[in-house]
Amino acid sequence: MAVTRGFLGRRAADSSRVPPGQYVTQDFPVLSAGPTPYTRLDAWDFTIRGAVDHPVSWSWAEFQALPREKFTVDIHCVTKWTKLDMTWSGVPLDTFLDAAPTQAGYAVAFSDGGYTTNIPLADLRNGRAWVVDEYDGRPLDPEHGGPARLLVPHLYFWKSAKWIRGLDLRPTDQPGFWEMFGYHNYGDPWKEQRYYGD
Ligand SMILES: Nc1nc2c(c(=O)[nH]1)N[C@H]1C(S)=C(S)[C@@H](COP(=O)(O)O)O[C@H]1N2
Ligand SMILES: [Mo]
Repeated sequence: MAVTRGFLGRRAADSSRVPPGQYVTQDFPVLSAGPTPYTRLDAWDFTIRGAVDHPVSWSWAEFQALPREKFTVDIHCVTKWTKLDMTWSGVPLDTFLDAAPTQAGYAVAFSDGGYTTNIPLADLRNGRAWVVDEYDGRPLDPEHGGPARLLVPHLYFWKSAKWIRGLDLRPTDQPGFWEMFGYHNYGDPWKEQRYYGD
């Protein structure tokens, strides 16, 4: 059964949508470096801090009230799976960043549980990144980062921090969790930037 699904997935895939070295899967694997944290929604907020005049925070209720987008994208994981046409709902990062003027060029996303990942601020702007709380029409599973995760589909999936709580803006780049352990600093799947030195 798994073989059949994999075969159909590969056959059905438009190869121009599959970056080098990747295979298409129908599954949605769970990849976490530690246990799944469970944060109560009344204790949750999303904060932009660091190189800003004043930190800005949104409670869960305030986050829910923001204008949102439903969108469908392909996701590429550095462990070589690609999953096509994944439908999410969330708030574009532009909405948060517009409320936190900065001269900084870099962000470190931080999460409940201590995970971090670094991303140039430009990659979080212009409708290319979101804080999502729904996948496939349902609230995001805790294992997949619920209540809310970052989603940056144009970079390898480790940049899409699960259980996100905010962004630390910085004038200089600083590696996050996997970047310190040898993953590529930027992670463009189309350039196969998997590991340090790629
Ligand atoms: N907070 C947190 N975010 C994380 C991770 C993690 O361990 N902790 N793993 C990353 C990695 S390596 C990948 S491939 C994806 C996996 O997301 P998934 O479990 O929903 O497939 O989440 C990324 N975001
Ligand atoms: Mo990963």
